[in-house]
Amino acid sequence: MELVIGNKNYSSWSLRPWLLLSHFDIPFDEIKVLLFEENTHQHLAEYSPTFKVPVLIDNDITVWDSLAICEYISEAYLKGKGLPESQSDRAICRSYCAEMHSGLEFLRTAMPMNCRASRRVHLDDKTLKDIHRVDGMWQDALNRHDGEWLFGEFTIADCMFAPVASRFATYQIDISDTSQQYVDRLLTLPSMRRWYESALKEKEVIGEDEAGTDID
Ligand SMILES: N[C@@H](CCC(=O)N[C@@H](CS)C(=O)NCC(=O)O)C(=O)O
Repeated sequence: MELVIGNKNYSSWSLRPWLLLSHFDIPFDEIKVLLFEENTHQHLAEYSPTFKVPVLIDNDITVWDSLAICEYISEAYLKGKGLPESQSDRAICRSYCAEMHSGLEFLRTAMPMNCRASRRVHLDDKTLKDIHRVDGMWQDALNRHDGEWLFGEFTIADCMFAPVASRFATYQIDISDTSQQYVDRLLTLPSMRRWYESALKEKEVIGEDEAGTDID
């Protein structure tokens, strides 16, 4: 099985399925396509019907789009354990994933994932509203479940929000203690540490994703 991803420093969508596969020790080969280079489109055309990453190639099955890939991995390799056991939790977990996937655009735009950076960005009202929303969602899920993760056990929802945890660390965002502890847990996961180790070795700079000013 091959997972095609972008630059680890920047590609938040790539991190999501990569984390699910890595956390559950599912064997896969990683193919990295550097984004925003002269030949990126040409390289992506070899793998991706959308010319975007991530893409999962499992023999004759090609799955694209981070959330669809996570759902496929859960079904094909985890006997459904990528989602919570109870039907009601599964429904809410899917809502969390979908909201992350299609919403929170002000947060995503103002605070691009940038693993190597330590920055301050201007947070306008809309971005603050998104931050507040995420903090509230996290507190709500964490308070409702025993265990370390949003829905108790580690699920696709934790993968979907991992890049937000990374952004909150990069831009030093103030959140509740409960959410901050969750961020710390996510970022110190062995698989997240491995992602960061590789991200920090990358030298490429994508100007579009370099937001804010450095914190000394
Ligand atoms: N909705 C897609 C978004 C994928 C996406 O935008 N990927 C970016 C990198 S993080 C990409 O491939 N950009 C390359 C390009 O647009 O040329 C998903 O969830 O996978």
